[in-house]
Amino acid sequence: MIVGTAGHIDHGKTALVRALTGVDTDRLKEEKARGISIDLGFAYLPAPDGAVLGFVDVPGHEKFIHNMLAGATGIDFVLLVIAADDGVMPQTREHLAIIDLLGIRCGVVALTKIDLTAPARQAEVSADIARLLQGTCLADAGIVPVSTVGGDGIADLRRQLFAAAPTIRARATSQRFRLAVDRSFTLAGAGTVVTGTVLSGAVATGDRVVVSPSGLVARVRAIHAQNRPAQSGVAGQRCALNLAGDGVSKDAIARGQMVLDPELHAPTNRIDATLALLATEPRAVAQWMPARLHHAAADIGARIVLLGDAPIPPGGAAPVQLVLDRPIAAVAGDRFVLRDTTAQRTIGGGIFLDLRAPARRRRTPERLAQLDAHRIADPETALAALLDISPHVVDLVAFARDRALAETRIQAIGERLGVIRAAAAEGVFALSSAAWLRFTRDLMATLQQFHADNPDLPGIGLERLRLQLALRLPPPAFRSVLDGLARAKGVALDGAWVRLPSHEVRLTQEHERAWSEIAPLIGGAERFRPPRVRDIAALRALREPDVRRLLKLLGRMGRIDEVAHDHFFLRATVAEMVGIVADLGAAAPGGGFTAAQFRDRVDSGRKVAIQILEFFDRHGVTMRRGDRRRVNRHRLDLFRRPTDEETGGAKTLGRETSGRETPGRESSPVGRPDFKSGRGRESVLGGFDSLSLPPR
Ligand SMILES: Nc1nc2c(ncn2[C@@H]2O[C@H](COP(=O)(O)OP(=O)(O)OP(=O)(O)O)[C@@H](O)[C@H]2O)c(=O)[nH]1
Ligand SMILES: [Mg+2]
Repeated sequence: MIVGTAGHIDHGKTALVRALTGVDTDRLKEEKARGISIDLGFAYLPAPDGAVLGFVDVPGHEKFIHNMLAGATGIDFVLLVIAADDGVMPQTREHLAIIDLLGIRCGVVALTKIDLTAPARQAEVSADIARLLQGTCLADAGIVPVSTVGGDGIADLRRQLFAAAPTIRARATSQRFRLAVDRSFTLAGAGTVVTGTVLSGAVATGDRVVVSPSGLVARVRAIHAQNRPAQSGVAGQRCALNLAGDGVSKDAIARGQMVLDPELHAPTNRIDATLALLATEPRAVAQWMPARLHHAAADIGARIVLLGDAPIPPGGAAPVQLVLDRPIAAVAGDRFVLRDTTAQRTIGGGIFLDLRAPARRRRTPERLAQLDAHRIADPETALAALLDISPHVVDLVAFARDRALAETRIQAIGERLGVIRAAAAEGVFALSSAAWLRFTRDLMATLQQFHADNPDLPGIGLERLRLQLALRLPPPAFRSVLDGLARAKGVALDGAWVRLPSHEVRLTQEHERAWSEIAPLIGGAERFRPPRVRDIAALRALREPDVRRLLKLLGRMGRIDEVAHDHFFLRATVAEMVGIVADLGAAAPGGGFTAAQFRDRVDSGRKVAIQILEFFDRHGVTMRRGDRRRVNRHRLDLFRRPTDEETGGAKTLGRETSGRETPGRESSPVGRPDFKSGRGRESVLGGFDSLSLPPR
């Protein structure tokens, strides 16, 4: 358990921690000289049951509220210190408001300096305190009168702390590791050491971690947990980590940064959140109001974007978007506090909902419904809610990361919800099985309709199809789903074209007639130097755009190839020329062949011969070095006539070209959770490959 003090300046917080633990946490020269706390102080107290209680002592001075905030994150139990002589003072109220905003529910009030006051005064202050706590998260907290001079009440208070420690709900060790850094220093003989509270998960010696948002990679060389040497540290403990690695130094890491499981490193500067405004605020929060955002041990300038219709009145709460001056490492569900830009007062605070907030269309009904789903703390319920609403698709990698969920946890959730997953380089996209059924039905119906309307087109463009469907998947998810469907033979993909496997392109009668007139022109004796589109149009008295459209169509069907702009060759001629190139290559195994040699064989002009060779270069059939070319044997069958030439075939140029336009689409990205890369693309896709497609 981590105990944190809170309360007005000089009310006896540090004296109380010393009375309880024997440790004077005011160590700075300036603290000694001025008799006040400035920065955070730390102390530890072994409990009779073997546990160790950690103490974070905070300064009460109004100028050092930012330090108080850095210390208050990660405490389980608050020791609200109120001096019996002074009574409730401004920072008593402000610290209490902060504790309330941070959602710290456990605590006790220490009524200090009772040696200086009469019982009547203590009763009076106790009554004030009871009123103060009403409606706050400390409403049920008891009041313990103490004196650090006489020692009254100290043993009782200590006993209460020991009793509370086992009742503190263990923080999620099933989550991934996060530590909020509050100190960074160099230790002689050890090197760089950072300290902080472990917010979630666990860390062990030898672990690789990332300092976020900077991205610095480090290895954990040694650990102190609750002030003792340890092999590991877990959520709810204060830890000191001895870090090693390139660029790791005390100056490279500072208070406000996080040490993370590398999978969690994804800083963000635009966060949708709920904001509750303190009732003591003089004015409503207006659009684009600047503020200081305090999150864990970090503080950053921020702007508030209202997502509701009206300004947020004092005492009110509403969803907002926080636009930060620089990115931070956070997790959805984290608490934050806002203070005014001059750092004089606390404005309010709330909970982060969505770390990947959109800059546009951020207050549509659809978006606000998503925020309602993000508001649900339980990840399984939240995921189910998100899948249930538009756009019905959730990136599981981002979802798990932004909630710091361990791999096994998100796996189990996905399985329990029966989600359909599609893996892409950009993420693992999940749909509910109901949405999947609707999606595939819509997809099949759309393809059928498209083919009926456009019998002469090989298929519908990928992007056009995506935009036409009611359930609009993000492009990478859509591509991944189609790949899976193609493997299951539900659809066929020809490069950027999608079609039903049964669809065959048919030329209209008009096209057939035109083609029967054109074909002899580009075949036959002149096949190595066929006329271009304009010449064909002139020779056959056709409109140039009509000829071009027809030839492009035949190109997509794999019957001809556009070797250069408006210059089409029969696929058979291209295959013949590949044969010639292969011959030339075989005859000159060492140095390759020249364009002139090729021109002599095909008997075309020099310019055309070079265009043909450049076409082969583009498709990898030949490789050019200087004025010579060599042949790539693996590419020689690229232009073989499809066995069924009317179908457009699988080996069209389109497919090859498109394959190269999207390099790395299948490559496994770095930094992905293992549930994708580890289990492999196939097994993830297996989820929907095995589903039957809806009846047509
Ligand atoms: N008589 C008496 N004096 C006390 C008691 N507790 C603290 N003091 C004195 O009050 C003064 C302030 O105590 P601190 O513990 O430094 O107060 P603090 O709340 O830590 O102050 P900041 O950290 O600066 O906010 C010191 O001179 C203490 O000796 C007490 O129970 N009785
Ligand atoms: Mg102090």
